[in-house]
Amino acid sequence: MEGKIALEEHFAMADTIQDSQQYFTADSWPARRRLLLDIQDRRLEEMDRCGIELAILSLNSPAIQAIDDAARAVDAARRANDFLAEQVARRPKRFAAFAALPLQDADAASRELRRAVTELGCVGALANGFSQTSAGERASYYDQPEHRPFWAELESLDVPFYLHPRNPLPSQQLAYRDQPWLLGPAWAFAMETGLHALRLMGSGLFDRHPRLNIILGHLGEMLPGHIWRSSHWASASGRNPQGVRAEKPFIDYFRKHFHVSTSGNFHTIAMRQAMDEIGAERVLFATDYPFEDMVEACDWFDRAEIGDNDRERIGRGNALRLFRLEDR
Ligand code: GRE
Ligand code: ZN
Repeated sequence: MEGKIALEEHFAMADTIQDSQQYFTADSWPARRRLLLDIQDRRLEEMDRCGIELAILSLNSPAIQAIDDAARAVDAARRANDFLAEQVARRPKRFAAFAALPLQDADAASRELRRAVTELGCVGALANGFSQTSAGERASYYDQPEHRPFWAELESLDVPFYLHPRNPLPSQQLAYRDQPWLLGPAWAFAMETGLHALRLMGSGLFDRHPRLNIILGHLGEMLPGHIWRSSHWASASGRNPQGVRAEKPFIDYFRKHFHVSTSGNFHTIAMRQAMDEIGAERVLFATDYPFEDMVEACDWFDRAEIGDNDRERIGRGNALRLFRLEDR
């Protein structure tokens, strides 16, 4: 399919590149490193080859979210967003940007979001899971009260928020310790990010802000297969002995406030499940390049057994609408 729009497409800067090395063997790292640092050369050639017209770029993970000093996080996010805006300006028809946000400091994150959207032209924001604070000891999840002003700002700017994975803190990795391959994309990313999404639902966030749009990658971080059960046990039905601070069944929030992308999950059964659960108009194409191979992602998507009408929506139309790209 020509004219695809891809929305989980990563790059790194000199001060964030090290975060990604742990996911690759010593042999394969130098090549991935080059791909992460490149925007205008090899990446664009591959996009041409694969029929990707526009890539919405975002920083690698965890990057800003792992900086435990708020002032440094604010400065690093600002530099990343300025850099990205320059890169997009060189080829505005081929690239767009998700803002990185220093959510260690909710007020600073709100200000940076506004600057990134209104002055730099970012089409949304992407955070790599919780933000670390107080020398890395504390994970600040975005359902927590300090983030309320941030969500109000996001809603008023009317741009989507991409909740991207990161690993749990070392203090939470006990169950992974003797089999560390479970960390990262093999399991922990989805567990951590699915948990964070459920935290947002359970906090009443979507009752307070009925116009928020959240995007999850990897075909929904396992939630399409689990949302019924979470909804069954945790919705505000009085069934859960711990109580839930949300007015509606979680499945309603999932269908109204979430979109999912195909990043790094090139499995047609999982895509169809997401389409069935939240609707084809809420599924969006993404590759997860350069953690994944762009050609593999596109070969799979272009041939996946879905109707061509759905392919057109998932590959392009839904993103045009969600990000209002035609006004750009
Ligand atoms: C990602 O950010 O999407 C990612 C990593 C590391 C490994 C795989 C992956 O950061 O998809
Ligand atoms: Zn990713």
